[in-house]
Amino acid sequence: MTHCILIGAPVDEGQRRPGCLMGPAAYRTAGLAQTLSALGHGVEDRGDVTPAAPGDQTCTNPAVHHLPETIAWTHALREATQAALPHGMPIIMGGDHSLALGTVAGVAAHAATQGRPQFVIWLDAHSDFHTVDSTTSGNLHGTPMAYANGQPGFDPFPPFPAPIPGENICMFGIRSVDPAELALMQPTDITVNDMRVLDEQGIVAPLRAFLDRVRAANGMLHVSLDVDFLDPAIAPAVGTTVPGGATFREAHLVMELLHESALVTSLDLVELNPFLDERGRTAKLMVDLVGSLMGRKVFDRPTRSYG
Ligand code: NNH
Ligand code: MN
Ligand code: MN
Ligand code: MN
Repeated sequence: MTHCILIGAPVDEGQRRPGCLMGPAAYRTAGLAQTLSALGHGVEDRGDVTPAAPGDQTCTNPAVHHLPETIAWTHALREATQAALPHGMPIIMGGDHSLALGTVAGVAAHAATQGRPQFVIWLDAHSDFHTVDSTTSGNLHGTPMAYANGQPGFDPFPPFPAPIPGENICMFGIRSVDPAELALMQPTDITVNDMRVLDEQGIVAPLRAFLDRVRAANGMLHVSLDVDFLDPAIAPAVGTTVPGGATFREAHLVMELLHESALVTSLDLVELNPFLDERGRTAKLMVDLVGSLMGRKVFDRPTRSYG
């Protein structure tokens, strides 16, 4: 059984639709802790992280907003995530996706102390591969993957502790990439399983292929789940809906396969905006997906043996 460490990250500054700051409260209300306990896991809720007062950092891109606030969150969440890892599995309850600037830095720093490679699975409609320089929306929730990959263009931020090579990054559900992100991402070794790949091959084969690589490398595996990975018809509570997302069963299947792999060491739940929800259905779906990731199943069946 796993010791789950819940960390609230009420980050709202990485985009422009107020409401993600209510995310941690919505996950608690939807019974995340109870769901985990019922599956036999230990649960510790460390409450919500409070960032230090923002500094006076600036950048040359006039579109960017809330830069000092985001840098303050990055420091605080890197610290909270890294501090949790020796004790269990951090589950970060967001908050918009800019929180991953900090959480992925925290997991990468921890993995480096263990001498183990860090891997990331990015479940999202978007690639979030802008830099502070390249973003045209100025919304820093569109940048964490480029930061984690060690791309230049993050001067005002602390240097990323142990940049994650592209071959250790795998994205699923992608269906909205800005031209500047595409140009930055194209030369990398990142595996981009866009919706076209999922339509043609299904989610099982590409996911298993990546998980086999994580296992072979004795890697640590961070999963970052953006609500907009899901189709808006089943998950309306997000500011940036994109049609054509993962279905209910595709999403659960990803989680079930991740559970079966026993490789996941940390998890972000991001972009839930409870102000846009319909009677809590998106919050409840996200909690149910965590349930599948942590072992809920209808039948016990022999798990597929890996290598
Ligand atoms: N690429 C767009 C931008 O940078 C959208 C990013 N929005 C997200 N990312 N929700 O997951 O503004
Ligand atoms: Mn503000
Ligand atoms: Mn995202
Ligand atoms: Mn997204």
